[in-house]
Amino acid sequence: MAEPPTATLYVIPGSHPAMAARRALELKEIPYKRVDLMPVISRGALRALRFPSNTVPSLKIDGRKLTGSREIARELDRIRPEPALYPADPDQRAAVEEAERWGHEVLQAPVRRILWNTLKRDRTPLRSYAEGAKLGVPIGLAVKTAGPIVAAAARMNSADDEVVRADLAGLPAQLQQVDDWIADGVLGADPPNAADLQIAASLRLAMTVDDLRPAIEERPAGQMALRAIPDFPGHAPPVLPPAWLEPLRATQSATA
Ligand SMILES: N[C@@H](CCC(=O)N[C@@H](CS)C(=O)NCC(=O)O)C(=O)O
Repeated sequence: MAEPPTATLYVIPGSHPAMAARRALELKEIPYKRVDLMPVISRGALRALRFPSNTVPSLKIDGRKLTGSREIARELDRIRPEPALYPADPDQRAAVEEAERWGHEVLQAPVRRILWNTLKRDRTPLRSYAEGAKLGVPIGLAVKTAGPIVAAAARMNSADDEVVRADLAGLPAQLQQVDDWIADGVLGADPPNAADLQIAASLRLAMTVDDLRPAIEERPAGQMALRAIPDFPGHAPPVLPPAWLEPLRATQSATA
Protein backbone atom coordinates (compact mmCIF):
# COMPACT_ATOMS: atom_id res chain seq x y z
CA MET A 1 0.00 0.00 0.00
CA ALA A 2 1.23 3.52 -0.84
CA GLU A 3 2.50 5.54 2.13
CA PRO A 4 0.21 8.45 3.08
CA PRO A 5 1.69 11.80 1.99
CA THR A 6 3.57 13.63 4.72
CA ALA A 7 2.47 17.24 4.82
CA THR A 8 3.25 20.37 6.81
CA LEU A 9 1.06 23.44 6.27
CA TYR A 10 2.31 26.89 7.29
CA VAL A 11 -0.47 29.29 8.25
CA ILE A 12 -1.16 32.57 10.04
CA PRO A 13 -4.15 32.57 12.44
CA GLY A 14 -7.11 34.19 10.69
CA SER A 15 -5.57 33.84 7.22
CA HIS A 16 -8.42 33.08 4.81
CA PRO A 17 -6.36 31.51 1.99
CA ALA A 18 -4.65 29.38 4.64
CA MET A 19 -8.10 28.23 5.77
CA ALA A 20 -8.95 27.29 2.17
CA ALA A 21 -5.83 25.08 2.12
CA ARG A 22 -6.68 23.57 5.51
CA ARG A 23 -10.18 22.63 4.34
CA ALA A 24 -8.78 21.15 1.11
CA LEU A 25 -6.42 18.91 3.12
CA GLU A 26 -9.29 17.90 5.42
CA LEU A 27 -11.63 17.09 2.53
CA LYS A 28 -8.91 14.96 0.94
CA GLU A 29 -8.28 13.34 4.34
CA ILE A 30 -4.57 14.03 4.03
CA PRO A 31 -3.04 14.13 7.51
CA TYR A 32 -0.87 17.18 8.06
CA LYS A 33 1.01 19.10 10.68
CA ARG A 34 0.02 22.75 11.03
CA VAL A 35 2.65 25.37 11.84
CA ASP A 36 1.21 28.70 13.04
CA LEU A 37 3.25 31.80 12.28
CA MET A 38 2.88 35.39 13.45
CA PRO A 39 1.97 37.79 10.62
CA VAL A 40 4.85 39.80 9.16
CA ILE A 41 7.40 37.59 11.00
CA SER A 42 6.05 34.79 8.78
CA ARG A 43 7.85 36.33 5.80
CA GLY A 44 11.34 35.72 7.17
CA ALA A 45 10.44 32.23 8.37
CA LEU A 46 9.10 31.13 4.99
CA ARG A 47 12.05 32.68 3.19
CA ALA A 48 14.45 30.81 5.48
CA LEU A 49 12.54 27.58 4.78
CA ARG A 50 13.04 28.21 1.05
CA PHE A 51 9.43 28.23 -0.06
CA PRO A 52 8.79 29.68 -3.53
CA SER A 53 7.27 32.76 -1.90
CA ASN A 54 7.02 34.25 1.59
CA THR A 55 3.26 34.18 2.15
CA VAL A 56 0.86 31.69 3.69
CA PRO A 57 -0.48 29.21 2.92
CA SER A 58 2.76 27.38 2.18
CA LEU A 59 2.78 23.59 2.07
CA LYS A 60 5.53 21.01 2.20
CA ILE A 61 4.21 17.74 0.88
CA ASP A 62 6.16 14.64 -0.10
CA GLY A 63 9.34 16.73 -0.17
CA ARG A 64 7.84 19.41 -2.49
CA LYS A 65 7.41 23.02 -1.37
CA LEU A 66 4.49 25.08 -2.62
CA THR A 67 3.15 28.53 -1.81
CA GLY A 68 -0.34 29.78 -2.67
CA SER A 69 -3.89 28.58 -2.13
CA ARG A 70 -4.49 27.90 -5.82
CA GLU A 71 -1.19 26.06 -6.32
CA ILE A 72 -1.95 23.95 -3.25
CA ALA A 73 -5.47 23.05 -4.44
CA ARG A 74 -4.09 21.86 -7.79
CA GLU A 75 -1.28 19.84 -6.23
CA LEU A 76 -3.66 18.17 -3.76
CA ASP A 77 -5.97 17.16 -6.63
CA ARG A 78 -2.98 15.68 -8.43
CA ILE A 79 -1.77 13.74 -5.39
CA ARG A 80 -5.20 12.62 -4.21
CA PRO A 81 -7.84 12.98 -6.96
CA GLU A 82 -10.87 12.23 -4.74
CA PRO A 83 -12.91 14.12 -3.76
CA ALA A 84 -12.13 16.26 -6.80
CA LEU A 85 -11.62 19.99 -6.23
CA TYR A 86 -12.01 20.65 -9.97
CA PRO A 87 -14.75 19.13 -12.17
CA ALA A 88 -13.67 16.62 -14.84
CA ASP A 89 -15.87 18.21 -17.51
CA PRO A 90 -13.70 20.83 -19.33
CA ASP A 91 -16.42 23.53 -19.50
CA GLN A 92 -17.37 23.09 -15.86
CA ARG A 93 -13.72 23.10 -14.89
CA ALA A 94 -13.14 26.36 -16.78
CA ALA A 95 -16.09 27.96 -14.96
CA VAL A 96 -14.83 26.80 -11.55
CA GLU A 97 -11.30 27.99 -12.36
CA GLU A 98 -12.63 31.39 -13.39
CA ALA A 99 -14.61 31.73 -10.14
CA GLU A 100 -11.56 30.57 -8.18
CA ARG A 101 -9.37 33.13 -9.96
CA TRP A 102 -11.91 35.87 -9.17
CA GLY A 103 -12.04 34.77 -5.53
CA HIS A 104 -8.26 34.98 -5.40
CA GLU A 105 -7.67 38.16 -7.38
CA VAL A 106 -10.81 40.20 -6.65
CA LEU A 107 -12.32 39.18 -3.32
CA GLN A 108 -9.38 38.05 -1.20
CA ALA A 109 -7.51 41.35 -0.81
CA PRO A 110 -10.44 43.64 0.15
CA VAL A 111 -11.50 41.22 2.88
CA ARG A 112 -7.92 41.14 4.18
CA ARG A 113 -7.74 44.94 4.19
CA ILE A 114 -11.10 45.28 5.97
CA LEU A 115 -9.89 42.92 8.70
CA TRP A 116 -6.57 44.72 9.23
CA ASN A 117 -8.35 48.09 9.34
CA THR A 118 -10.77 46.66 11.91
CA LEU A 119 -7.92 45.27 14.05
CA LYS A 120 -5.99 48.51 13.77
CA ARG A 121 -8.94 50.23 15.49
CA ASP A 122 -9.13 47.62 18.25
CA ARG A 123 -6.71 44.72 18.49
CA THR A 124 -8.48 43.01 21.43
CA PRO A 125 -10.20 40.54 19.04
CA LEU A 126 -6.78 39.21 17.90
CA ARG A 127 -6.94 36.59 20.65
CA SER A 128 -10.10 35.09 19.16
CA TYR A 129 -8.43 34.67 15.74
CA ALA A 130 -5.55 32.82 17.40
CA GLU A 131 -7.86 30.29 19.07
CA GLY A 132 -6.27 26.84 18.79
CA ALA A 133 -3.02 28.23 17.34
CA LYS A 134 0.42 27.41 18.74
CA LEU A 135 2.47 30.54 18.26
CA GLY A 136 5.40 29.56 20.46
CA VAL A 137 4.53 32.29 22.99
CA PRO A 138 1.49 32.56 25.30
CA ILE A 139 -1.41 34.00 23.27
CA GLY A 140 -2.00 36.76 25.85
CA LEU A 141 1.59 37.92 25.45
CA ALA A 142 1.45 37.65 21.66
CA VAL A 143 -1.68 39.83 21.61
CA LYS A 144 -0.30 42.37 24.10
CA THR A 145 2.84 42.88 22.05
CA ALA A 146 1.14 42.74 18.64
CA GLY A 147 0.63 46.51 18.23
CA PRO A 148 3.63 47.01 15.90
CA ILE A 149 2.76 43.84 13.96
CA VAL A 150 -0.84 44.98 13.39
CA ALA A 151 0.39 48.42 12.32
CA ALA A 152 2.95 46.87 9.92
CA ALA A 153 0.43 44.39 8.48
CA ALA A 154 -2.14 47.16 7.94
CA ARG A 155 0.52 49.24 6.19
CA MET A 156 1.87 46.38 4.05
CA ASN A 157 -1.65 45.48 2.95
CA SER A 158 -2.60 49.14 2.24
CA ALA A 159 -5.51 48.91 4.69
CA ASP A 160 -5.88 52.70 4.75
CA ASP A 161 -9.23 54.27 5.56
CA GLU A 162 -10.07 55.53 2.07
CA VAL A 163 -9.12 52.19 0.46
CA VAL A 164 -11.18 50.22 2.98
CA ARG A 165 -14.17 52.51 2.60
CA ALA A 166 -14.06 51.82 -1.16
CA ASP A 167 -13.66 48.07 -0.44
CA LEU A 168 -16.85 48.16 1.63
CA ALA A 169 -18.69 50.00 -1.13
CA GLY A 170 -17.60 47.28 -3.59
CA LEU A 171 -18.72 44.38 -1.42
CA PRO A 172 -22.46 44.34 -2.35
CA ALA A 173 -21.69 43.75 -6.05
CA GLN A 174 -19.18 41.04 -5.11
CA LEU A 175 -21.73 39.28 -2.91
CA GLN A 176 -24.20 39.43 -5.82
CA GLN A 177 -21.59 37.85 -8.10
CA VAL A 178 -21.22 34.95 -5.65
CA ASP A 179 -25.01 34.53 -5.39
CA ASP A 180 -25.22 34.47 -9.21
CA TRP A 181 -22.55 31.76 -9.48
CA ILE A 182 -24.42 29.72 -6.90
CA ALA A 183 -27.66 30.10 -8.92
CA ASP A 184 -25.74 28.97 -12.06
CA GLY A 185 -24.33 25.89 -10.29
CA VAL A 186 -20.69 27.01 -10.57
CA LEU A 187 -20.50 27.38 -6.78
CA GLY A 188 -22.24 25.53 -3.97
CA ALA A 189 -20.97 22.02 -4.75
CA ASP A 190 -21.13 19.27 -2.14
CA PRO A 191 -18.36 18.49 -1.36
CA PRO A 192 -17.05 22.00 -2.10
CA ASN A 193 -14.92 22.63 -5.18
CA ALA A 194 -11.75 24.76 -5.29
CA ALA A 195 -13.72 27.95 -6.08
CA ASP A 196 -16.14 27.28 -3.21
CA LEU A 197 -13.18 26.98 -0.83
CA GLN A 198 -11.38 30.05 -2.17
CA ILE A 199 -14.50 32.26 -1.97
CA ALA A 200 -15.96 30.72 1.20
CA ALA A 201 -12.69 31.36 3.05
CA SER A 202 -12.94 35.10 2.29
CA LEU A 203 -16.64 35.21 3.19
CA ARG A 204 -16.10 33.28 6.42
CA LEU A 205 -13.35 35.71 7.45
CA ALA A 206 -15.65 38.62 6.56
CA MET A 207 -18.38 37.02 8.68
CA THR A 208 -16.13 37.09 11.76
CA VAL A 209 -16.49 40.88 11.58
CA ASP A 210 -19.76 41.91 13.25
CA ASP A 211 -19.95 44.99 11.01
CA LEU A 212 -20.16 42.71 7.94
CA ARG A 213 -21.83 39.51 9.09
CA PRO A 214 -25.50 40.63 8.90
CA ALA A 215 -25.09 41.59 5.23
CA ILE A 216 -23.67 38.18 4.32
CA GLU A 217 -24.94 35.35 6.44
CA GLU A 218 -28.56 35.05 5.27
CA ARG A 219 -27.91 35.24 1.56
CA PRO A 220 -26.89 32.27 -0.64
CA ALA A 221 -23.23 33.40 -0.55
CA GLY A 222 -23.17 33.31 3.25
CA GLN A 223 -24.96 29.98 3.46
CA MET A 224 -22.56 28.44 0.93
CA ALA A 225 -19.60 29.74 2.95
CA LEU A 226 -20.96 28.27 6.19
CA ARG A 227 -21.43 24.86 4.53
CA ALA A 228 -18.01 24.84 2.84
CA ILE A 229 -16.09 26.01 5.92
CA PRO A 230 -18.14 25.28 9.04
CA ASP A 231 -15.56 26.59 11.52
CA PHE A 232 -13.58 29.78 11.23
CA PRO A 233 -12.17 31.17 14.50
CA GLY A 234 -12.34 34.88 15.20
CA HIS A 235 -14.83 37.52 16.24
CA ALA A 236 -14.49 41.29 15.86
CA PRO A 237 -17.21 43.46 17.46
CA PRO A 238 -18.50 46.53 15.56
CA VAL A 239 -15.86 49.22 15.14
CA LEU A 240 -16.09 50.60 11.58
CA PRO A 241 -17.69 54.03 10.98
CA PRO A 242 -21.43 53.51 10.32
CA ALA A 243 -21.32 55.73 7.19
CA TRP A 244 -18.87 53.29 5.58
CA LEU A 245 -21.35 50.46 6.09
CA GLU A 246 -24.30 52.17 4.42
CA PRO A 247 -23.83 50.42 1.02
CA LEU A 248 -23.93 47.07 2.83
CA ARG A 249 -26.93 47.99 4.94
CA ALA A 250 -28.79 48.98 1.75
CA THR A 251 -28.15 45.51 0.25
CA GLN A 252 -29.21 43.89 3.48
CA SER A 253 -32.62 45.58 3.46
CA ALA A 254 -33.03 44.88 -0.28
CA THR A 255 -32.43 41.13 0.21
CA ALA A 256 -34.38 40.82 3.51
N1 LIG B 1 -2.84 35.23 -2.46
C1 LIG B 1 -2.20 34.27 -1.61
C2 LIG B 1 -2.17 34.76 -0.15
C3 LIG B 1 -1.03 35.67 0.07
C4 LIG B 1 -1.09 36.45 1.36
O1 LIG B 1 -1.10 37.68 1.30
N2 LIG B 1 -1.13 35.78 2.51
C5 LIG B 1 -1.12 36.52 3.76
C6 LIG B 1 -2.05 35.92 4.79
S1 LIG B 1 -3.73 36.02 4.28
C7 LIG B 1 0.28 36.53 4.32
O2 LIG B 1 1.07 35.64 4.14
N3 LIG B 1 0.58 37.61 5.03
C8 LIG B 1 1.81 37.77 5.73
C9 LIG B 1 2.59 38.89 5.21
O3 LIG B 1 2.36 39.30 4.07
O4 LIG B 1 3.46 39.33 5.94
C10 LIG B 1 -2.91 32.92 -1.65
O5 LIG B 1 -4.07 32.82 -2.00
O6 LIG B 1 -2.24 31.95 -1.29
